[in-house]
Amino acid sequence: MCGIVGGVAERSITNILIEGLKRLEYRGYDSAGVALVGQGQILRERRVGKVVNLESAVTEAQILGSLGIAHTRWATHGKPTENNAHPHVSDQVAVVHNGIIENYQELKQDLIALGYHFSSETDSEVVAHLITEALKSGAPLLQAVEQIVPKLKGAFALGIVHSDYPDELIAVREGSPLVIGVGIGENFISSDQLALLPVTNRFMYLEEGDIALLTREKIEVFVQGQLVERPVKELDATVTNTSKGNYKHYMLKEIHEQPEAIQQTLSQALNGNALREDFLKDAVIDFNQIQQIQIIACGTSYHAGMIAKYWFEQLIDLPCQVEIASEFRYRSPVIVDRTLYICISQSGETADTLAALRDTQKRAAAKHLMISTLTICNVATSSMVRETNHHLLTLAGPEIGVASTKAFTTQLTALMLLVLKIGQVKQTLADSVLAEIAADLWHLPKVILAALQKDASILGLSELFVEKNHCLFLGRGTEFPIALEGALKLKEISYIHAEGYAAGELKHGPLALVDNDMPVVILAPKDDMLDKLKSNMEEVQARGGELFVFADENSGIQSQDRQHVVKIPSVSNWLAPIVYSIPVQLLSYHVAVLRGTDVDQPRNLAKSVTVE
Ligand code: HGA
Repeated sequence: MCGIVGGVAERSITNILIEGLKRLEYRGYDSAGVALVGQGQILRERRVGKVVNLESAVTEAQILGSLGIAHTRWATHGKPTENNAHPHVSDQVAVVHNGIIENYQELKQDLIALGYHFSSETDSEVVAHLITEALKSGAPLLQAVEQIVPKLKGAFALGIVHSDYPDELIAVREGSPLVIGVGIGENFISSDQLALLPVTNRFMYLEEGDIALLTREKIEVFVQGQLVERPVKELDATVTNTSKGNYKHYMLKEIHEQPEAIQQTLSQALNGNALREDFLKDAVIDFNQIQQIQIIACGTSYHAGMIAKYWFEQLIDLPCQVEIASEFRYRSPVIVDRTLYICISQSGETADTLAALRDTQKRAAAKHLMISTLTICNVATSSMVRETNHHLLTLAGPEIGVASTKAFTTQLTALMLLVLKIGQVKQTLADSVLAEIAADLWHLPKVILAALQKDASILGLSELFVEKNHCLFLGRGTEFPIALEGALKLKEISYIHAEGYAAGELKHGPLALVDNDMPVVILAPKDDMLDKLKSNMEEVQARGGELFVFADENSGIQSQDRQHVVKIPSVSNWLAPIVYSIPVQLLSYHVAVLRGTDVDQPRNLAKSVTVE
């Protein structure tokens, strides 16, 4: 989604802003722009397409300045054109915006009536004109911003500069992420701390409703005009490693990082085959009280939640519902007393999940209901971590590829650890079962390494997909969400239309699609459902479908005409979905590479979905 970078310094920050935008590229965008304050005026360049286009334009125009804002735009209102690219300028004011101003039409009409001319189709441009209008009363810049912010409805993060204020950068956070990078004699803003790592590792996390004034020497944060304190946190090296190493794509690097990422996630919770005493210690009272689980998530995280539902219900007898956040937040679901609400999100900033969480908390408080909230997420400093009662981190390290891989498998690992913890607290899980699953979890990185070694065979299969237009993924039980996840991965990065189905649903509709040209991917661990799954495979073959089977090495399923089998190392039933994620990730990756798509930044998609 849109990325903001800004800074105020003594040196020229042009290169810092451009480098910051490059580091935000992974989030997905369609155009980019920069505005610097220099020689008493706003110097602006904007370009459609990649940041390198903007970089060339900036180099050619030789624009330099020690105060400025920059932006990568992922269009929500108005096409990806140069005129719609940010920053938007009104007289001496320049603004970058992440989010949506929902009441922009009304505001625009009022501004047009006052004589303002609009040069873009965006919702964002109203902000620049509103500030110009507010300044007419003689108010200083900060006060003008404070006056106009209450007029804006929706979610937004803003970076604002004015050519008469060469040492002031203003930042506003209301529903979209924004952090301050604290330097020495210079300060910065960004929608993602990763953008600022070349200049600082000290960050101040703004909260909703904060308006910050940054100069070279100081940072002041205000809430409704009152000065407030926001602590400065230092990031450690594990959070700041964002290099691609020797890998061709971030996605491939992240696929191969899974054994280590899972090991890290386990280490915070397990001591030998027992749970560590300090693991989620503060949550014990809440866990004792809860009678059901409600998981809220989007996309891949939603699939992780779907798998956890099987685990919560079958392993520890705890009812569990899972829902897509964009539906949950708008359908006024009944908030049930003694429920643990679990938000799953790689970034911890996913707009729909965050909004669903906030709405749930508000409605529970209004009815005096006893609920508890917990985030499973990969970013310790995220909004969701700050706003839930408890959190469980996936220690996967930064995930840059838009298609989630290591974040997904560490989410599953974290969810299983949570199941064990709640089962232990509520005494619904036998110690022996806990110890057995803990042992299997420790063994998991090795099994994943073995699954990764199937890469060459999977590459061979992927060559058969290159010309295909459609694909089905089938699985049963906890492999059903992996079928959904496999289809999602293939769609996201190879642009092949794919659908995931519970194999039992085949004859209720999708079987009609099966013909000679339809590849069907089957996920076949050796579990109680294997025989039923084999029948589903027969049904596909009888209609001429071509099978691509990821099967347990002891499943007895062999390659034959129009049936290609890759043997997957045996794993305990509970953990099979984590291991079967690997072949579907590799398959999508190789198909995408062969089709020549932009694997790490697929078209139209964004990494951290911070607008709804
Ligand atoms: N609504 C603005 C900004 C979009 C955005 O934040 N995307 O992530 C626009 O369309 O320009």
